[in-house]
Amino acid sequence: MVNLIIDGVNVSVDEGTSIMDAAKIVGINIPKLCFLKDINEIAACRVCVVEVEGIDRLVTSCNNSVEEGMIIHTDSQRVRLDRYRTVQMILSQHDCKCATCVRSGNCSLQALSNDLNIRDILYGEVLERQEWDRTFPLVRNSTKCIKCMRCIQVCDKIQSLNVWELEGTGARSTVNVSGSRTIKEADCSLCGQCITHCPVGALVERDDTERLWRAFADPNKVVVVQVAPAVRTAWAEDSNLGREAGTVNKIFEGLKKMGADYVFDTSFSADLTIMEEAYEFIDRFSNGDLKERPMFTSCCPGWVRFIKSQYPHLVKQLSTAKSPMQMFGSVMKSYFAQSIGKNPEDIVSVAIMPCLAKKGESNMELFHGEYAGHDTDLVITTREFVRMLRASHINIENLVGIEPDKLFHDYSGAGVIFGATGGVMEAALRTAYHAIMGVNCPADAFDVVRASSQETGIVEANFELNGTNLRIGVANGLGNARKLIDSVENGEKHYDFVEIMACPGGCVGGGGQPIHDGSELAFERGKNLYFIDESSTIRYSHENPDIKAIYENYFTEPNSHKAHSLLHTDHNL
Ligand code: HC0
Ligand code: SF4
Repeated sequence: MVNLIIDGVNVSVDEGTSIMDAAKIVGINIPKLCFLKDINEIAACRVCVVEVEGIDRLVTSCNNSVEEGMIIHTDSQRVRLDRYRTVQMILSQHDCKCATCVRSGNCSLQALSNDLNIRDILYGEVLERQEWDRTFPLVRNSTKCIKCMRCIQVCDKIQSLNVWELEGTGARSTVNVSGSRTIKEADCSLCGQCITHCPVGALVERDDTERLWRAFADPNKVVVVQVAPAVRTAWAEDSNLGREAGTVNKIFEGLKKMGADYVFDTSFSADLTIMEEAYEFIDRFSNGDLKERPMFTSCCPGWVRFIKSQYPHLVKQLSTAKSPMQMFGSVMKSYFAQSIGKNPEDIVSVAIMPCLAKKGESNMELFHGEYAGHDTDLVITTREFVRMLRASHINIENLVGIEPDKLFHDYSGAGVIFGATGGVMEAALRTAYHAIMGVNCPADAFDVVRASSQETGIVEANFELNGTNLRIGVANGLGNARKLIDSVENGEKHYDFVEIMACPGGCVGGGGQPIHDGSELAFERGKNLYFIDESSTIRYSHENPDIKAIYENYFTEPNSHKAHSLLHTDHNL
């Protein structure tokens, strides 16, 4: 143990503890801007300085360890003045138009500047303007970048993609897309983790809310909105409702108040994906060439972008099933349009998603057959949805919740857990078991594929199914995906079926979810989805009455010709 004194308080901590962590133990929160535990501990911002008796210069507390006998002051006049000037300097290089910034009220720089009572900026404003293609789903506002390096580190250490780098030196140093590429040329997976880890408004999603307002206002359009599983776990986090009272039914009600004609739950089409994917897997597993294993899930577009750029030779091993979002769009413009007597062109298919990559996925021309266009016309992130609610002055505390519309009303707990890492695998195994054994497994028979914390990046399991050993792999976060694939490529590991979600924790930790600087909420949100599953009366995708009906009335059976033309895709397109 190391003994020291912080602001007059004696404290004993383990050797190697940072000064910042030691201060936290005695209830002192040293201010910081760039720090991210285990990811960015480089003291780029110098806001976390403290005074250590006997040392002339101020010491950054995030990356310096305690030493025996240290006497530390975290709030001396010298420290306060230094921090004050540092933040003023940062502000002079930051576009401080807070009134028009999406991070206003949720910006660490704004909060810090207020806490330090900074009333003016003594240094002349120097803003760095970089060109950016604003049609891309990820938008970088260079004039707001404070060069904290978090985006660089998250992309590098967690997602293993190195999209960002620091260019230039000294005062001229700035963050930009690495290798002098444009963002379109970079191998960006669009996971959006750089956005959720940005302390300010330098990285944001492309705002598509105006397009949705226009669709709502157009009397000639039928606006059909689906809501992804993970959105319900987070949309109300910043309100008085909180996570538990913020049900999906209240989201439906809010959408109808804003102008949606029909509202549905993506969990329905997650059930549809399971039907197609589980049967495809059984087919590949029983007939497939061993070299073609594992089969990979394909519902996460961040992961699909990743495999296409990093491991193109493995693209053929992706399931051909479209993602639930795209399947829903597809049935909205075919079966649903027919049933309400409309042409597919009259339908605007909208998805509320926790995800940025879904904006990219919706742009893809994947629609087959007689119904031209995109499966999904418009993707709105959870954050954009919350902004729309605020713009429409809906008091969400008055919402009571409404049911989704008929035809695709029902969904199973298996569909809901898609939003958490391991959920797609667990749902698929429940249905594959039934298809092979003719009876249901206990609903929680495959719960070992769930990850309980950030530390669980890869889960492996073996199951005996009808005398055959089934080898399963599940990874969340693209760095973990890379590790898993490399272990398969070098012959260390063998799997039959692998689920990969690009974001840590799965979609609950998606790049379009509300931002809480410094806290990782994905696994808390995931628990919420498992709770909904446990409380559901239907827990198997194949038991969803509306799924049974759509096969009876339209697709006949999983992987039928019609199902193939509407619900599957060619990832090489
Ligand atoms: Fe997901 Fe999905 S689970 S990718 O994270 O499969 O975004 O929530 O909507 O499509 O269902 C996101 C979440 C979805 C899809 C579903 C899958
Ligand atoms: Fe999007 Fe979910 Fe994939 Fe993240 S894990 S990129 S939120 S689909």
